[in-house]
Amino acid sequence: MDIKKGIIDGDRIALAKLITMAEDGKKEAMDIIKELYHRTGNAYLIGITGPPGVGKSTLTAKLARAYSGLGKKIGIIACDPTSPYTGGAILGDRIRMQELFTDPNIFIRSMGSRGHLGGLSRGTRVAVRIMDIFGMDYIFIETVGVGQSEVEIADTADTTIMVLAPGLGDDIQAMKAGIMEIGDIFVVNKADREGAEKTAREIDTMLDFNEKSTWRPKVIMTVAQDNKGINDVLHAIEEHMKYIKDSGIFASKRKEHIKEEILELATQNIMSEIMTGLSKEELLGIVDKVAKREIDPYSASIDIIKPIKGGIQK
Ligand SMILES: Nc1nc2c(ncn2[C@@H]2O[C@H](COP(=O)(O)OP(=O)(O)OP(=O)(O)O)[C@@H](O)[C@H]2O)c(=O)[nH]1
Ligand SMILES: [Mg+2]
Repeated sequence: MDIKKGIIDGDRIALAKLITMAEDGKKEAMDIIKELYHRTGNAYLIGITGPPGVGKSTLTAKLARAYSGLGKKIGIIACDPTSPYTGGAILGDRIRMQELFTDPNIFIRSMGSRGHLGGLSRGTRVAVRIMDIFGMDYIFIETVGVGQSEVEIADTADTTIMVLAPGLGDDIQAMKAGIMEIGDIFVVNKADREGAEKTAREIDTMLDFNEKSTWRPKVIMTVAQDNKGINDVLHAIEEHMKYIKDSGIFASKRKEHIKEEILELATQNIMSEIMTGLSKEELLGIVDKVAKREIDPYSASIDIIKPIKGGIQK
């Protein structure tokens, strides 16, 4: 199968294959991404985060359907091993997600958190890029907000939606400092339950104290499972997109990411150059010398990069 042609032609099987190949670090996948890199930059990234079980997947599903109804192409990346997309959840959830699998505008990918503690895996980033190449208008990234992942999602996404539910009062207090910085939009889902308005008010009050940005996050109540409030969230996304684009934040953030990526890749290249120019025995020899205090680690580190100092050939 010609994967590159498949991607250009909009073949979803090619899309799935390329993501898998890239996740496995296949050179062929990287070559295709390089060749098609010029097609990236159009997808808008929406991070969906929040505590376990608040309805992130349900909300994502409804938002995706709403955008699909507008003729948009949607990618969903669930960085969540127990996600209903993967069948990890109870049967009812799986049935509920079925409508997504049959929608030709929506493509879903579940990522395990393979070898990655919190945060976004490398696989997630590459999946975003490939979906962007494929021509997705919006890419949703769902992560369970525990610790580092929500910070990373906020850094990666263009718009971050923090989903909460009533009855999390104490949690909200505890997370306060952290979450208030993270959400561009706050959703209080499960508004069919008691206490939703109180939760929404509490969040709203907290937001009054955050004067760091000229963007005042919206607080929206939804009943995702009944499709209630979904359009309000969609409008808030569009409004935030307009805000970051008009203010120049969008462009500068994208450039910052490019800079970080180049430096990260350069670091990887240097490391792999060092490791190819250095046998295991040589490295162990240097380690021994340092262990015996014959040389210091600072000098040793200079010694091992000497062979590549003349420049990396690539
Ligand atoms: N009462 C009520 N239940 C809801 C609502 N939205 C989702 N749920 C239910 O809440 C449960 C969790 O929903 P998910 O969408 O899987 O929540 P999640 O935040 O993605 O969960 P994790 O990914 O496991 O953290 C499911 O049983 C949903 O049916 C809602 O608006 N009201
Ligand atoms: Mg989920």
